[in-house]
Amino acid sequence: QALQVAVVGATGLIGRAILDLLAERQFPAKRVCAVDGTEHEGEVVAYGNLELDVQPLDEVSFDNIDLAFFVAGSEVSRQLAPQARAAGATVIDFSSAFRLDEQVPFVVPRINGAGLLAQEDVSLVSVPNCTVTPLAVALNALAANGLSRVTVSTYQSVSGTGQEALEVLADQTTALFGQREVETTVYPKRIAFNLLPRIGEVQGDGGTSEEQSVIDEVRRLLGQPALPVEVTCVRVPVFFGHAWSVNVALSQPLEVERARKLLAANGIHVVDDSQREDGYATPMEVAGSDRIWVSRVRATEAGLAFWLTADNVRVGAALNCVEVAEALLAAGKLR
Ligand code: 11C
Repeated sequence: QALQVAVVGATGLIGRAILDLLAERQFPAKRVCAVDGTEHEGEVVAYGNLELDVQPLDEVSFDNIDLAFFVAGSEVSRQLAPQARAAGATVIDFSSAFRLDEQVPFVVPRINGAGLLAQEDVSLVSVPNCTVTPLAVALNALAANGLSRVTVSTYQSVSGTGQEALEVLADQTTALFGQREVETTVYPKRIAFNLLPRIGEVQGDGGTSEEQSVIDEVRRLLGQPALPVEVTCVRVPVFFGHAWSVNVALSQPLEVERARKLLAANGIHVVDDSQREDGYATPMEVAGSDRIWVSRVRATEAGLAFWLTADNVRVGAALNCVEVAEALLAAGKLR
């Protein structure tokens, strides 16, 4: 089955990573259509050895598209995903538009892929925020021991904001070394050699939209709507790779060695050698890798603490989108 595929938001970091993964994993596409806003007209994006011309959003027709990845933000998804779906495309949406819509499957194949395939209508599938997917995979690995509370601090790289934030971090860093004046754009304060403890919009309770997204999406993915989840999200001056410091309270005790085995059995790469000074994983090493990495697993009074890191663009976002498509394809569910 050779499919016609569209990537909406193709010039962004996640769009480009989806195109890379489709080519690397030889997804059976007979045509791939790169779509983005009119401001990207005239640009090209790589798809394997090919260069694709970017087609403007306002001219795109989904009539011949079998599968559309939406990675252009929630506004574009709200506007165009229903149109794509009505035209017969299966939509995989990486935006906040449908993540809390109970009518729309919300999927990380490694956690609830079987549930997706049991659904009748899979024409629109929503996938989590990149701050959620690796965290939820790790929590799910431990869930049989009864998660009763999750407390997390995140260390989120600037690629989570997008291409322009990569440039801001690079420019500010070189300006500081060159003793030039530092411009603060994209973020309200300097990100180079700094930490910004607010990601997203602040809400009524003082938490941010990013923190709420972690709470809501972890609960939905794990099927624990009342799970206490406490989160502080922090932007750090790292280009690629998010990290999480995670504390879980468990209702049944779990030995550290057994926890490491459960994490590894769920596809997580455990690098945890306390005898070595460098026996842990860092964002720098996991950038470009398609795995989730865990280190520093240790027992606490209530359960376990561990360090988690993953490439936010690939594992956190693009790979999950492509794995949903592969699961639908393998089950004969792509229309
Ligand atoms: C970040 N996780 O690192 C965010 C970006 O709702 O998908 C993704 C926001 C989202 O800034």
